[in-house]
Amino acid sequence: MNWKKLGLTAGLSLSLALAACGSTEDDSSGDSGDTKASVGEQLEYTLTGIESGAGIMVATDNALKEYENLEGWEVSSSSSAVMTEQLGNAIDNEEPIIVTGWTPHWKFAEYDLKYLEDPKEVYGGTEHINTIVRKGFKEDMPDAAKILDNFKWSPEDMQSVMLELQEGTEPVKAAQNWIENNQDKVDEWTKGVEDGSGTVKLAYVPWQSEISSTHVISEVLKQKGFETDLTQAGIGPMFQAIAEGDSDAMTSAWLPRTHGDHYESFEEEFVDLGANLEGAKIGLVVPDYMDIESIEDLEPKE
Ligand code: PBE
Repeated sequence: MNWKKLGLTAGLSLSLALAACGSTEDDSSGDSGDTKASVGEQLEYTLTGIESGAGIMVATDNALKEYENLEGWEVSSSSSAVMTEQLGNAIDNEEPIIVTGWTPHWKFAEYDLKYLEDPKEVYGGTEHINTIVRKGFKEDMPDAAKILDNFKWSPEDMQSVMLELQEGTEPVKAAQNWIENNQDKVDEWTKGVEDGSGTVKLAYVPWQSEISSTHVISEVLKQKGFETDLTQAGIGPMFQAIAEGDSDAMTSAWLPRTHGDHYESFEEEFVDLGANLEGAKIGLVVPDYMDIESIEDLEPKE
């Protein structure tokens, strides 16, 4: 029941009566203020997710459990590509949308977006992305291991490669372009490394962030005379492939939260070379024009 509307249609006397008993809303909010559907209603209580195996989807399931105000909300699962398409469409129409989002990602270069505050820290804080290798890899291929160990870049670096991928450049070409523009960084990674031989088996999940890092490191290894063999896998199987020695290395362990469960289930069965990127993040992301700041601003489904 909309009391304000009723008040207006029923005439002044009723309005005054309502005002007298304190039921009318303050006039400053304007007429549309309290007739507008809530964000939850407009979104049909649905967060826009990505691939169901992703760490951010696991975190989002936890968020749905931990935030009482998300009672009745769901997360849709599709793919990262569909998520960014829906985000783009919503922004074109200035409509609300809440996506599972992460940094580095080109969407922050393309649109004005913000993370919703996460007072319960379900999505963790700042993350780093680590390089892990199979046991014995350092001994078998010390020079390749040294390059992988030295590999360190910034969120801006990764985002720039991701943006090129999004614009349609092939991964190998995008990696080569980045290397060409950042030869000083690459020289640091390969300093003191003799020209190598042999094949380095790299595993990666086909997320743009991992496509970027894996192709950059692959092209750098190739520049130094190594061959590379790239295999795509889901995040769980990828950890397993390293643990079992089927793959040599991966550059895409988002920690401590996003892939923490996988990391722990195979800990001791791989060698962690440490962070190749600091300042990553995951969370719920909305267009800047949305009038909410925190996950706690969302209302439960009636
Ligand atoms: N991501 C991108 C992945 C890791 C890389 C944040 C979508 C995930 O959630 O598992």
